[in-house]
Amino acid sequence: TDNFQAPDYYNIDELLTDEHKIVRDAAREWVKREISPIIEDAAQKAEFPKSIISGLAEIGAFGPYIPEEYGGAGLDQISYGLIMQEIERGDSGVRSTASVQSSLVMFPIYKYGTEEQRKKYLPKLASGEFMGCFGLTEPDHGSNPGGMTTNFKDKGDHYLLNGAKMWISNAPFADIAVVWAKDENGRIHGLIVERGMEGFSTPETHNKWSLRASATGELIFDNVKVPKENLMPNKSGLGAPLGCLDSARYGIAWGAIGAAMDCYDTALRYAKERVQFDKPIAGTQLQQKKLAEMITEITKAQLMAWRLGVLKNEGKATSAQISMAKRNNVEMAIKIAREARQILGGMGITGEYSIMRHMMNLESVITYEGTHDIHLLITGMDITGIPAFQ
Ligand code: TGC
Ligand code: FAD
Repeated sequence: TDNFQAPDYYNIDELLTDEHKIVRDAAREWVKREISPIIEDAAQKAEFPKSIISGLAEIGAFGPYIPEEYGGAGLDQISYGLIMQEIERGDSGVRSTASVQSSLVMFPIYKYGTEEQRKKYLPKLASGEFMGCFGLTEPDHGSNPGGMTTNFKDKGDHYLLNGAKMWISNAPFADIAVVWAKDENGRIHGLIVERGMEGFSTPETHNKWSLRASATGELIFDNVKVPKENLMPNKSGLGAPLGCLDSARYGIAWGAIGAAMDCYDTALRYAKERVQFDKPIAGTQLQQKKLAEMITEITKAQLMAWRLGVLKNEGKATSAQISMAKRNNVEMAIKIAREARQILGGMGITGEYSIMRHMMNLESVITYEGTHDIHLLITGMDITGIPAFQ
């Protein structure tokens, strides 16, 4: 991946501002320098490479669109997307860490938190001094988070939190967790739970074949006393966590393009060099069909992400539009990864190339932040007006 060139078949660069390009190129250089050389080893060992945290902060990956007064990078939504694209070119698990920190931890604190909470947490999250995680999914409530059973009771001077969350990115090392739980009336609220609070533990989930360079775990709350000032007061109900998901899903729509670009770029170069039957396999119609379809799909995904970014900058992107882009672009990437793997033949299954790692990672990406099916049902509901979830 050293000579990586980003495919830009439709001159999409012309749609970007100088700032977008500067931000993207800085992220790209950092990924080449700091992620590509170490990521295969981290994934093989199933370890999150903590040494990259300060670099992620430096390229603006923690809170790209959070205002600078709170430590964020103060960038627009397209810059945010481009940063996610470049990071995911390196690895979806690293992008996960950035997505969670930015859109699922900093975003709710910024949007739903008090001024004290913003000042206390956001600058440290932006610099990577604090790492955060987001607890919505439960063992019995994945696609249907509204059914959650994690709950808290008002005990006068504090809340008492009980329950469990599952599949939580960053949980094993997070300093704080944004946790969604029901009050005594069954209304969902967001609470900031800090590591070290008695009764709070974060066991790691092992044996994943996907997102191996990202740490995943549970959040267990056994009579955890949460100070009242840790409740985020400015929004409640399921729409509060779903609002965070809108922002993360948007970033994933861009991120998946990065993974696809890396697979395409690797496969194209391999196909031009690999000779069988006395000619490069790139000169065969079957492999050209694969490669031509890949660049077509990447180009469509780029245009979709860019347009969605413009809408998001204008505050006009709907949740359903975001679902469509997340679903389309992740499926596009996973299909490209599978095809690219075949172009490399046996070499495609080794860690010498990034493709199989991307392919396995994307199995998580197509499941988390709303499964492929759920996003289709969101589109279905949007166009018909009839929810088909139940
Ligand atoms: P429904 O009745 O449709 O909605 C409940 C309330 O929420 C509002 N709402 C939204 N608000 C903001 N943004 C959105 N995207 C919203 N979608 C809905 C809605 O207006 C309503 O508000 P109100 O005021 O009327 O109460 O809710 P439902 O229970 O029928 O569920 C709808 C459904 C299935 C679409 C939703 O539950 C869903 O999206 N499920 C998928 C769950 C999911 O995505 N989980 C992700 C967990 S986090 C994660 O995976 C992180 S991985 C991170 C990484 O490593 O990168
Ligand atoms: P289920 O909801 O049980 O779904 C199983 C299958 O049934 C899926 O194919 C689904 O599409 C289908 N299905 C469900 N409902 C319907 C329906 N109504 N109609 C038709 N089909 C349906 N969550 C967090 O809160 N925070 C995190 O940081 C986080 N990180 C994650 C990291 C990883 C690596 C993974 C794998 C998951 C992570 N998740 C996280 C959880 C993720 O969001 C859930 O896995 C996802 O929402 C799906 O829930 P589930 O796994 O319980 O599957």
